[in-house]
Amino acid sequence: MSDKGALLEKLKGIVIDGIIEDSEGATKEALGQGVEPLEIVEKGLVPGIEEAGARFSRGDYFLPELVASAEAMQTAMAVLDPLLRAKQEARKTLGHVLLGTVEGDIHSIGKNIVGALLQAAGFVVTDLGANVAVGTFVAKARELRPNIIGMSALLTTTMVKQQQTIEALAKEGLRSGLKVMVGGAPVTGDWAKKIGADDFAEDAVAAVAVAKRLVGA
Ligand code: B1M
Repeated sequence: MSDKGALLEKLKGIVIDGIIEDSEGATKEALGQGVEPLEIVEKGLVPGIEEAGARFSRGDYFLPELVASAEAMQTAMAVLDPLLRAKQEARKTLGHVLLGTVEGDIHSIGKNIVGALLQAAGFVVTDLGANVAVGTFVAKARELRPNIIGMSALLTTTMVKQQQTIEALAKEGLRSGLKVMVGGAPVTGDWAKKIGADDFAEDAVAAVAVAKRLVGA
């Protein structure tokens, strides 16, 4: 295996095993060896957290182990996030995205990656965080008048909050001229269509392409 491959495998293992104390050092080591930040995310950290999730589904991992894996991933992301954001591709602002994970859902890792890449692509991103109430999305949409609202949902039980937010935006007369993009592991194109979202993206790279299309950039 190449040095790069070995470093990515090491990072994957650190996330799977939840070795929080090794995560920052291994991430910096990979960067020092010239591995691109997005490659570290996509080929090291994401496969690691997906394997931890699969073990959790099978009952091989309990919640504390999943939490340790998530923390190892977040420790690495704290190093990578500014680098992902710093890669400004566009000189002028492409638009304003209001982003958040829906109510009842505390998953934030994927949403944060989406936000970082949108910012790098030239969008101004207001990140409302996780567990964002329907009313908060609506109030912030009224206050900030973004071009796009982006909602992430990782739980099958919280996907419905995307629908409720879209309905609430329409009820408050805020839907016209505002694009809605949805995403998160259980979210599909069919779901997006069903709830009246303008589009959906499968991953963070696709989210940038979708957001650009939505604002006609
Ligand atoms: Co949770 N969790 N979790 N979890 N967790 C899942 C989602 C689960 C599938 C695990 C499993 O059972 N295999 C399962 C959901 C099952 C279901 O709904 N059917 C689950 C569960 C059950 C739970 C709890 C209920 C566990 C419990 O308490 N018993 C609990 C929920 C608490 C709550 O939210 N109320 C819980 C808690 C946690 C942790 C806190 C331990 C941690 C989250 C830490 C954090 O985010 N701050 C966690 C994690 C890490 C996961 C898994 C393992 C990984 C999620 C992740 O970060 N993936 C996950 C299993 C899995 O997905 N394989 C799981 C990496 C990330 C880069 O990918 O988030 O998919 P993802 O984002 C991608 C795309 O989806 C897309 O782009 C991103 C980047 O490419 N995308 C968008 C995301 N948002 C987008 C928005 C867009 C466009 C694209 O436009 C706006």
